[in-house]
Amino acid sequence: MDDTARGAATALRSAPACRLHREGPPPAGPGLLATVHHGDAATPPELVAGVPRVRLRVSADAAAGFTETWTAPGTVHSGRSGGMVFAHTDEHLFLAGHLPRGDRCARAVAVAYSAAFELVLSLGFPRLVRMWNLVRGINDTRSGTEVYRAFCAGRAEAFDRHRARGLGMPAATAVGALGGGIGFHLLATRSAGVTHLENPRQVAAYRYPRRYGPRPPSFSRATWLQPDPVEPGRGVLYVSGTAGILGHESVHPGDARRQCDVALRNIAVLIGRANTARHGIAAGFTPTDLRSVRVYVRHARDLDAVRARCALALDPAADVVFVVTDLCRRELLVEIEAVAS
Ligand code: 3EB
Repeated sequence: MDDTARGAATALRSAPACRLHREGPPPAGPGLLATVHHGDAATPPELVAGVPRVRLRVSADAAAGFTETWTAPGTVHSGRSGGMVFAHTDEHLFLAGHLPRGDRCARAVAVAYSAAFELVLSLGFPRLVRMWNLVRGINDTRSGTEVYRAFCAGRAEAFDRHRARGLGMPAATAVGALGGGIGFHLLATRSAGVTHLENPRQVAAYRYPRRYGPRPPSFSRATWLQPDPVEPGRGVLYVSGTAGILGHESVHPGDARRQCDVALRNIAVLIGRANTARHGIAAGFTPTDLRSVRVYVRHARDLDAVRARCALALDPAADVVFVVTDLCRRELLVEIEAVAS
C-alpha cells in the first residue's frame, strides 16, 4: 500500500466521533450517524432525512439543552425496524429505541432490549461498544419495585439470552429522564477491536450484591475501541457513567462535592496506564485527556460546587455539559461520563 492508500484506509478505520453542540443542532454533514437532542421534549426515535434523531427530555429548562452528534467515516446506510431506528457505515452502528411510558417493568425491558440485540446481531455488528439508558421516574417505587431495579432485571435477562452469541456488556450510562418511558441508544462495531474494562476501586457492576436489586446492572466501567489492528495504541476509550461508589457502596451521602471528587478519582484510576495495561491496552490516559464530558447532577443547587471540582480535574479546553437529572441510586448526587482518546 502506498502512503495515500494507507492514509485513506486509516481514515476509514476510525472510531465514531461524538460532538456536543450547545447552540442548536449543527447542519447535516457527511458521515452523520445520528443526532441526540437533550432538551425539553421527548419523542420516539425517528429518521429525519435518513438520519436517526433521538429527542430526550432531560431538563425542564429548554435553555439548558444541547445536541450530541455522532459521525463515522464512510458511507452511511440507515433504516427502521420494530420501532427502532439505526444508521451504520461498513464498520460502526448507531441504534436507538424506546419503551413507551408505563412499560417499565422487567418483562417489557427484557423484550425490548432482546429485540434491540437481535437487530444489532442481524445487521452484523456483534460488538457492543457503548449504551445509554434514559429512564423516566428511575427512582419511582410505587409499583413495589424501584423502576431502576426492574429495569436492571429486564436488561440482565436480555443480556443472558444473547451472551452465548458473544454479546458482551459495554460501557453504559443509566440516568433519569423527565419524558418518555425508557429511551435507549447504542454504538456497536462489526470488526474493530473491543475491550471492556473494570475498575480496581469498584466491584464489577454485574457482580453487585443482591441488596441493590434482584439482578445486577449489566455494564462494564469502560470500553476501548481499537479500529485498526496494526495501530494498537490508537483508539477511543468510552467511559461509563461513573459515580461516587467504592467497592459496591455509595460514599459521602448528601455531599455532592465529595462524591464528585470520588467519581473523578475513579475515572482517573480506570483510564490510567496501570489499569489499561492490565486490560492489554497499549494506551493510557489522565483526566485532562477527557472530552465530550457529561456531568449528571441530581440537584441544581449542587451545580456550582460540582462545576468547580470538575474544573480542577479536567482540561479547560474539554467540552463539558451539565445535566440536572435523577441518578440510579437515591443517594447518588453526581455521575460523570466521558471519552478519552
Ligand atoms: C454505578 O456505578 C452507578 O445501570 O447502566 C452508572 C453507569 C450506573 C451505568 C447502568 C449505572 C449504569 O453503579 C450507576
